[in-house]
Amino acid sequence: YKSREIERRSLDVDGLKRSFLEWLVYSVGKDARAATRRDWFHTVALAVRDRLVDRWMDTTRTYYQQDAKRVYYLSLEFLIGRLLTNSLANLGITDQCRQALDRIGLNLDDVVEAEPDAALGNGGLGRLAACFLDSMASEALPGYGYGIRYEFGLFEQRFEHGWQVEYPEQWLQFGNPWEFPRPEVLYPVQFYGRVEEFRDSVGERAYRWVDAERVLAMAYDTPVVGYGGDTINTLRLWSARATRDFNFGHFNDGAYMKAVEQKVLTENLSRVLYPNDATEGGKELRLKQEYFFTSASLQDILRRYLQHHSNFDSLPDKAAIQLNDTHPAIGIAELMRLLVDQHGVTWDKAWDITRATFSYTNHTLLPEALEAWPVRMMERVLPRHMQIIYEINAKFLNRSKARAAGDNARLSRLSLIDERGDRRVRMGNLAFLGSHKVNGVSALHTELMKQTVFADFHAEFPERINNKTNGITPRRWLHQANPPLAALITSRIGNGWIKDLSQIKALAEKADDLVFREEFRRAKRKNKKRLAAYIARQTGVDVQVDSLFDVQVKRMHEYKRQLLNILQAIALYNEMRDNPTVSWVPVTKIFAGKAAPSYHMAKLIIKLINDVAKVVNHDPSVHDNLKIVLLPNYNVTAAEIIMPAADLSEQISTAGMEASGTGNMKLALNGALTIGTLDGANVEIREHVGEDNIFIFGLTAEEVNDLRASGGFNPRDVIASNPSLKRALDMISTGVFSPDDPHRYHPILQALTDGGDHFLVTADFSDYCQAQQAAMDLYRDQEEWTRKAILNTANMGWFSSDRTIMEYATEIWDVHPVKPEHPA
Ligand code: 26M
Repeated sequence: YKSREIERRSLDVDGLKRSFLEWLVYSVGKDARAATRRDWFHTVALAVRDRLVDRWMDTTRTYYQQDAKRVYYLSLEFLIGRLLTNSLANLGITDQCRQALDRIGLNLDDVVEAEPDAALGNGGLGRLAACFLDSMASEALPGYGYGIRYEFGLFEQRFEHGWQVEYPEQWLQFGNPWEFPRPEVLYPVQFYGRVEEFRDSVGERAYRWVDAERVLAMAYDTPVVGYGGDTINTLRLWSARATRDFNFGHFNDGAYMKAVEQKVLTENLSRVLYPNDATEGGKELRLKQEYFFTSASLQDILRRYLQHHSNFDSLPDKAAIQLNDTHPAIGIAELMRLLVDQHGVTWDKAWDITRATFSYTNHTLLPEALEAWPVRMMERVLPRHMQIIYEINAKFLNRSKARAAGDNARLSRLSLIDERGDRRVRMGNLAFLGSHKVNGVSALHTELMKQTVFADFHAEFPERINNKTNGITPRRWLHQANPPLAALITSRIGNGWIKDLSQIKALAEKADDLVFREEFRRAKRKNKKRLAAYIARQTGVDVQVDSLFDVQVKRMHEYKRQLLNILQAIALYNEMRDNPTVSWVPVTKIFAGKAAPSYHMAKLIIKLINDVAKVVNHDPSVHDNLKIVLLPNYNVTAAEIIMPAADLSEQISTAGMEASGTGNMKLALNGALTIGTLDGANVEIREHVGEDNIFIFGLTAEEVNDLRASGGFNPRDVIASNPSLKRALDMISTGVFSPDDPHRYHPILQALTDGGDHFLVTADFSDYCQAQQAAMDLYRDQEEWTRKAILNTANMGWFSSDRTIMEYATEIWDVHPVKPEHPA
């Protein structure tokens, strides 16, 4: 027994090896000869998990004993990816684990490949939440993530005849070794029913929610290992369970099958992640998901608080709740309900507590993405919350009326209810009103928030809006994803950068060092070879490792303008064919990204890229100087291969539309040069890397705004005056890329012409092509290109999510690092 205990903690090679063999036999239940790669993954993960548990409990106990102020990050999405490499690296036992596996005749890299990619998110918003978890743990902040344990993550994308087809993503199929089910941590969550008014003990009007349906939320905990392994925080994800009493009623009626059916329906609540990125669906199940996880999280937060306190006065001193977009914004009404209805706090006091506890991050200005739930639906699903929202609104509008002085248009814009058409609850307005701080995710985005969606609220509460420019974790996005470059950096400046990315600045002086440049190029080339092999495996296309790797990886969306990129590719293809004797810079255009299943235009753009790729890649007249690939099923694991291998980073959204971007940061940190518009965090990337080391083109956000306002833009004129654009569009419209269906791309051509080209693809085309030409010209001078690439890496330190999270901690949450205490 004693030796078993030591075995579960040992961090040396022998101890790890013994642990692996023991886990394989006694927990996975396999013989070493019969074990599959997946068995070994589970074995290693379980043995590594053992090494977390003591420190995890130490961390949790220390927070409890010190009654530390905690921050709760409520997010409908956590795009985590794989955890094995991450856990090993943060624990600092990667080498020991590799050697232990060597001795069993196994390769760590193969074992790592058997882990499914946890894709509990759509894109930027979900990945940001995952980077924040890593940073909170690494900065020793008492931070908890709360979300949903979806049984199916974001769909798996395949291409069939060039079209996107979606398949269910079954990440839990073979079990999840990282999670700890907590069947005893169970909270009831209610839906439907009605509200009854009654008189409380002192004769005041009070309300209770009755005849509601009940669902249980069951917790699953995943440890979040900080860098160095000292702090281990918790990600708590909720899973829906049917209540038992509910089923027994039916059982006694003999309606057994009905009861089981009901149970399945109830548990559908946490079945699947909605695959929308920036379009509001208005679906009832989505609203129920939002309330389900928010209510369970708040009940859990209050339970924890009440372990040390007997009233709610100091809740804001002990808990900060961050709303990741408006998805958990119903939490404002829910906390009011819990305080007023369940705990007898007066309305005004409850409101002060609520506002002091919540803060809200906005991630998009796109009007179609701003959540607005139909009042009729909200009244049915959450009747008491609807009342509370009306009450909050009435009190607020009453107060504002005095200042609005008869400006009814202004009052109706401030209202929590959109009264135009079917009445809707504006979740952004609720989140703003119920929070003490509201932040944007880049400097430009935050300014635009003040000028557009929240202009009226900003006038009313000028101190509330603040900026927190996004960041990325250097652990996953440089240390783990890019071993050759990480090793090179460490060889010159030590490994302090992993924990404090600002130290990477010291590389800047190496940009003029010929030997360092040579080594930097060698690291990049290694990564490009790895990506080339991945491309060949995934698509069958062979690409030249020494070509310019031009990368656009992100969700497929018209505002992100993959269309602009593919049009430039067609123009380049034409130039190459027209001038076969010119010595062209070989270019490989790499795309990856998923389209929302119902977003037809985005899916058509995917088909276009695949169609163009097929023609270009098989045309001998371009002599392999241009290859185009669209990699299927972009996810965190694919990103870890792609980011380190890029030469050029495409960040070409219509200015004013990309809130921040975070792929832009991953690529620049890994030594790619950016070609981009002055949008989102690109503006700040330019400030940090220097304008000589980035290719900026296109209209600014202000120019876009003016152009749209004046209505003075005719895409047909622009097309007519640009022969290479006209030719590219003509090729698409005459079926050069779709001989089987020449009219296939009519909707795209329509949008670019009669449709008014809302995303200004034609308007920016010529400037974009010039910037592309500048990039290709520079790439001929490998020394100069490498110098700029090094300066990008060296100047990206500020974009660490550690910096971002410490700004949240000090300026919004008022939470402080707490060092875990380890008992002797
Ligand atoms: C809405 C309705 C139904 C289902 C899903 C949604 C939905 C899901 C995700 C709506 C929006 C979603 O995310 C928006 C988002 O990802 N925004 C991105 O946030 C990043 C992190 O701040 C920024 O870097 C990106 O610029 C921004 O687009």
